[in-house]
Amino acid sequence: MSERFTLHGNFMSGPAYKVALMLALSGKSFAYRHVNLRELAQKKPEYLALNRFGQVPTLVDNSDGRHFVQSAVILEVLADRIGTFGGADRWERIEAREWLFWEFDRLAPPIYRSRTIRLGIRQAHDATKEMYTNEGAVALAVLDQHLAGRDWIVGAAPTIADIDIYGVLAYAAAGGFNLADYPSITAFITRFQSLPGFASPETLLPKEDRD
Ligand SMILES: N[C@@H](CCC(=O)N[C@@H](CS)C(=O)NCC(=O)O)C(=O)O
Repeated sequence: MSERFTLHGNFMSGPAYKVALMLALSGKSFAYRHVNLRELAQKKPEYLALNRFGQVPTLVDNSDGRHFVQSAVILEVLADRIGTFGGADRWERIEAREWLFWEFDRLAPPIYRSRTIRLGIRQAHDATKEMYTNEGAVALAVLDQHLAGRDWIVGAAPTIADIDIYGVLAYAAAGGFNLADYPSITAFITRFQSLPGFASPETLLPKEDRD
C-alpha cells in the first residue's frame, strides 16, 4: 500500500464525500475502497472490524494502521494528523466543532433525507417530506444569515467546518432545495469551489476500488 490513507466509501455517500474532499483540498491522494451498500458489504464481519457502525465512510491511516469512523471525527483526525483546516487557534477549533455538531443535527438530516426520498432509496409520507422541507429551509436560513458578510464559517480562512457543511450543501439541489434563495450560501459555494484541489463527488468517489 503506497498511499498513506485509504478511504472506504460509496459514490452516493455525502459523509464519504466530505472526507474525500478534505483529503483532496489538503493535497493528499488516497487509496479508495468501494463499499457496495446495496449488497450490504458494510454489514459483513470484515468491514465491521473496521467500522463497528456498519456505515461508510471509514478512513485508514496506513502509517500506523489506525482506522477512524464518523465523517466529522475523521475531519478532525485529519486536521490533527496532516495539519490542515484545523483553525487558527484553539477557539476557532472549538467553534468549528460547534458547526460540525449543528450540521449533523439540523442541516444534514433534512437535506440528505429529502435527497434519499427523492431518489426512491427511502419511502416517506407527504407530512414527513414537508417536515424535512421546512426544517431544511430553517437550517439554510440560519447558515445564510451567518455567512452574510463573511467569507468562511469560522475565522478568516477555510476550516473543517466549511468542508463539513459544503459536503451537505453539495446535495441540497438533489434534495429539492433551491440554493439561489440563499445569496450568502450561493456566494460561499462559489468561493469554496475555487479552493485549490476542489473536486466533485463524481471525481472523488469512484464506483470501484482505486489504489
Ligand atoms: N454519521 C455518519 C453517517 C454515515 C452514514 O449515514 N452512512 C451511510 C451512507 S451515506 C451508510 O453507510 N449507510 C448504510 C447503512 O447504514 O447500512 C457519518 O457522518 O459518517
